[in-house]
Amino acid sequence: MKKQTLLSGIAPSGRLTLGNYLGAIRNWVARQDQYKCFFPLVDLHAVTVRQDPTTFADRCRDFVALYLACGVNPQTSVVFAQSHVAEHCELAWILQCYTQVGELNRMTQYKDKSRRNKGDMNAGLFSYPVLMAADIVLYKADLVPVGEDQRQHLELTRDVAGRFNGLFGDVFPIPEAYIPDSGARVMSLQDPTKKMSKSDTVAANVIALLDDPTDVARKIKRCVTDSGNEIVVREDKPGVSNLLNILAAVTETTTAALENEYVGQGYGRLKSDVADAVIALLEPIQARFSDLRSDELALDAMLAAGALEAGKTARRTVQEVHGALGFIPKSSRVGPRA
Ligand code: AQP
Repeated sequence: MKKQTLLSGIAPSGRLTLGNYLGAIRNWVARQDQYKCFFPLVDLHAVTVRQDPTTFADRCRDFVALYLACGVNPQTSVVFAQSHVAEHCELAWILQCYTQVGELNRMTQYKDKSRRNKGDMNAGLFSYPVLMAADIVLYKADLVPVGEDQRQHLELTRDVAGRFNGLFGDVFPIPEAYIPDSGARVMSLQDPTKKMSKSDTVAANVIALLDDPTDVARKIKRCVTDSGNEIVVREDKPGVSNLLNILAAVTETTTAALENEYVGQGYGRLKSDVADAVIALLEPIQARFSDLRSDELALDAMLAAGALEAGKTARRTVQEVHGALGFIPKSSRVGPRA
């Protein structure tokens, strides 16, 4: 039976965090044998905010090496840079013509980012969800593993794909989001009412996948907890809830089981257990990262092979879309110019 297709990507801005791992990458890896997987590094999304061109390529390679260090297998999954497959932009343009401005105005991430980027309200920030929709439907993805924050963008993708199909026939499958039960929303360590974000410039808010163990232990020890001493997941206890969620996700248990285990214990023990579990998770990833990252030629060659393969699928889809829209088919015969 033909495998279904899975696609998910991360924009190379800031530093990959524990939230990106638990909300996204871990769920890619768990499904890569079951699905035909595409894992683009979505670098075109990253330029919606200013990137330093002298360090951007290095950061992109760091991200790709981390994908692999976390367990993505480039032998079976297609790993590539979005900017190497021009069809992403081509399809994004077409889909923009089937997306309403009002729909984009409702995106909460856009509202949030436009508050944070007052000095640079570029059109890319606004149309970003359409590029994301194009990334997904270009490969006819059936499943998209993402964290909770991307649910709204996935809904928009489904709406736009459904609208296109309604007008032109069943061109795109309607993708499903896969949002994990635990780890879907890892929160900031110093402000647990906000999600942990890879472009957060305050290092104490974030556990980066490449943080060394001493930093991880220190950040968790100093993270914000709540008044009282009960160790439970509750709305009025965002700090403790976040630690329990992290521990549940990292040790693959439930927060209910942890609540039982920690009855009568103090925050100190919880923090030290979370730190130990996160360090144990990150150490092997960091060791693999340093091996993979040291061979830049091999990383670039892998990306080139990925782009070649992704490009074939992407071209086929764009041709199908052109056909559906009634564009002149490009002749394979080149004749004299009239
Ligand atoms: N805190 C989180 N908890 C669980 N999942 C998360 N994801 C992101 N943050 C969390 C998931 O990771 C994938 C990549 O998402 P992203 O590129 O939007 O990452 P980000 O950390 O949210 O990035 P920022 O800080 O908003 O930076 P910019 O704007 O520069 O990219 C997604 O699947 C997401 O759900």
